Amino acid sequence: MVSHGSEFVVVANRLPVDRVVGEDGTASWRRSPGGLVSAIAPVMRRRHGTWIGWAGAPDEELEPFEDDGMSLWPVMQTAQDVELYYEGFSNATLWPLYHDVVAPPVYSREMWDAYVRVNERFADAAAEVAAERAVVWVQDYQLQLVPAMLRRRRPDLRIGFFLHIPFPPLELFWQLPWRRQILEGLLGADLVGFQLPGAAANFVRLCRRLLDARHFRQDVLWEERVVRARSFPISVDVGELKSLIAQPTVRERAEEIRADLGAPTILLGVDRLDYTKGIAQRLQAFGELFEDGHLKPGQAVFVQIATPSRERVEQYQLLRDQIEQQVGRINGDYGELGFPVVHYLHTSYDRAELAALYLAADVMVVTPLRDGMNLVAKEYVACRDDLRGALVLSEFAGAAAELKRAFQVNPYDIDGLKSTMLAAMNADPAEQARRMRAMRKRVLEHDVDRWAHDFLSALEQPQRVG
Ligand code: GDG
Repeated sequence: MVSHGSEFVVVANRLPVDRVVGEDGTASWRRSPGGLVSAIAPVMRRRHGTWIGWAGAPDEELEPFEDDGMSLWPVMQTAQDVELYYEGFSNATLWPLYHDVVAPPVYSREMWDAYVRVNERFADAAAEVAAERAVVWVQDYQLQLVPAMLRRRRPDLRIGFFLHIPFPPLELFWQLPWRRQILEGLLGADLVGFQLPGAAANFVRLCRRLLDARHFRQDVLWEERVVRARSFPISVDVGELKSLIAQPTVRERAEEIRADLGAPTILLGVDRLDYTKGIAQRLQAFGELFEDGHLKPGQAVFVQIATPSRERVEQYQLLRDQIEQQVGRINGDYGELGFPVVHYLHTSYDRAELAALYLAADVMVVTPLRDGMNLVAKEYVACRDDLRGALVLSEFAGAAAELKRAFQVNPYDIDGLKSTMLAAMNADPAEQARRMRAMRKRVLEHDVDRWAHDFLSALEQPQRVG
């Protein structure tokens, strides 16, 4: 039975489990893949915590339940909430606004109202579940109003918030008709965590300019409390990846992939199919390398895994058409019978297959136009214990701040992208090893457990008015 007195509560849009239906038609829950879940699961068990979130199907009322040693507290969402709060305000307004407006944000009052309504529902659930003076950790851009809503209901709680995506500069955030409400929502927390120091600085500057809040460095004084803004770069589950690449089946699969592709050089992209990821730019650059004669068919192939994402949001439908047309054109121009130059896969794979792909790839191409962190880049580095392979990494990914020895690139600069991809393809083994060693040191020492630990220790540190 799930208790109403949890000492530790995580609030996230989604629960950390997915429903799977077996061949006999019976439904069960499976833990969702991903670093966040594996980082938080041990803390949850140790502290008898509860995870509050949506189970993934609209209009479904579920009772709280236990799974895999975790207490789960489902929050209902109607089909209309999913459309207006999730696909709407979260993914058609906040997502593009926070990613440099790379697509035009939709500003709809109806969507905003749904965002407020659903945030209230999450705050109600957290207020009900949390024990006296419990620690509550709210996750991500879908729930930015929850910290203040929860504090009004439960001033005794210690509340942390972490934003997984970038936090925009004042000049962009200012567009948002509900800018003040969002800032005040976040200021309900004791600690507001960001991926990068620059994002924390953007937040503090906005508090000063928009709300006239006083601050000392990155401590904002708000309603006679101190709200700390800090950066905690998220990372990957190094233990999980290590055990995957230690499996002989994964090693064999990597060999098989190389043999099947049949080209000396394999480039790889792994992304949710999202317009922030710069997939079109990298394909454009790759195609032009054939057009210019730098590459000949048969010398190199590009494998692009594009995991289906947010398929009901219009911008994502447009993007899919655009990418698929582009892949068709490149293969039509440069592929040969039985040998496409781009292998495009619009599907999702299990973690073992992803690990095998990382091991098979000579060049990992990560070119987002803006990205909070980008875990794919860190996963590739964590998997390459052979010190081989090269990482091409956008300067606009949060990961670029740590992975300084990647082949860094501005993805808007197609010529720069071409020359960087060539340089990565041509790096000799000694250079690959030098770069990979430095990057691995960083990732192995700063994995996702450390991230969760650093955030929670900062949250639980006694407050001092600066
Ligand atoms: C947001 C922020 C931030 C991908 N395809 C498959 C699959 N994946 C996994 C990857 C990786 C994760 O999904 C993607 O994480 P990213 O960080 O690359 O990107 P977002 O989804 O945009 O994540 C981002 C992150 O939150 C964490 O704070 O880094 O900036 O945008 O782990 O491996 N996993 C499986 N099958 C696939 O086909 N199993």
